[in-house]
Amino acid sequence: MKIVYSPRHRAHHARQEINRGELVPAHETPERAEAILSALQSAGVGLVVPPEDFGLDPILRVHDAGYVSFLQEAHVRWTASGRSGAAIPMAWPARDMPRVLRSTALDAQLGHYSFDIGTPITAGTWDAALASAHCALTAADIVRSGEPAAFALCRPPGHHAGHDYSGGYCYLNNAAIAAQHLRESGQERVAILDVDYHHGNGTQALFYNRADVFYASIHGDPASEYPYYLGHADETGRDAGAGHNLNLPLPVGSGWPEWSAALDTALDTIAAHAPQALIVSLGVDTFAGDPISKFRLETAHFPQIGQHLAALELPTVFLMEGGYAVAAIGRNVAGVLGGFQQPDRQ
Ligand code: SP5
Ligand code: ZN
Repeated sequence: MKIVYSPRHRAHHARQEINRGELVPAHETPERAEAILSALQSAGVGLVVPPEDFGLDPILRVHDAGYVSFLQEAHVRWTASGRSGAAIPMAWPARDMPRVLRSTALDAQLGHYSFDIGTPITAGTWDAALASAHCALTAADIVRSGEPAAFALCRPPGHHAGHDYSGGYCYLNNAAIAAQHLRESGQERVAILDVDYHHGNGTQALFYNRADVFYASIHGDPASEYPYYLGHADETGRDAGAGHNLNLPLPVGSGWPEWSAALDTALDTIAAHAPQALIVSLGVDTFAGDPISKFRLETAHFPQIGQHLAALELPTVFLMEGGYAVAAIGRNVAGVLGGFQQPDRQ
């Protein structure tokens, strides 16, 4: 399958993030994408192609225009106010404060347009995030044109980003942008399966009241795991979207038996919704060696994920989300895509 990749991801490079109250080396690094690219090329997964330029229109079908403008300007404003390094928020409105943005102060806007402290905006964040979304759109078009599957090597990732907020290393929601693009180019029903360790709160929120995009996610139980505030099993959709959201939270420490049982449940439910296309939010932070996650999948399990997905026999757009064990990330992603392409030979 084709691999859509842009070197523009490298422009987004935060050196540090705040985690557990300390400034630590960032987990979401350019090396992640380079490791994936080189593993996919070594494994002969397919041709590497650049993204097409879709401009801003398909992004503004998902994200708030004020948020998009803010992302474009935030780091310039940060630097212009005499600050160094990456722009990081430090204040957010509490429940009894208005959520309407009334301040033009940079720190007010940084809090308004984010939900965590761990998603720094650097000089190149906007360029990289836009290229990442264009990779997703290009992969969607490749599949729409008749190829059975494509892989968008998105970086930065997207599934935590909502209509008007960043978070969880995510700025633009690549999976949602691709899903909306498929909807507007004639696919009546689209399913998104999110296999990243973390719940894709942004993707869920964007489609929560819609019946045309089904969202299913297998993830660490938000009772103890990031993003904490969304991803519980009783969130099943609202209004027209009732019954069109499936959360399968699993306890910390879950391994292949529990995880693959949840995958079968997700795939059965997706099949019952009879979508015309599948988008896979592919995080490999389910790996036992992941530094920030707590599932126990081994490298040998990733081809089996690909095999299970292939059994759906749907046009499939794979998009990269998380995965922070850089030494293993390439072989784990190559495993999923290889298993999908050669389901009987793995
Ligand atoms: C796309 C994606 O995978 N985003 C994940 C964002 C997670 N950010 C917060 C992680 C908090 C983890 N704390 C455990 C640290 C162990 N050293
Ligand atoms: Zn993740």
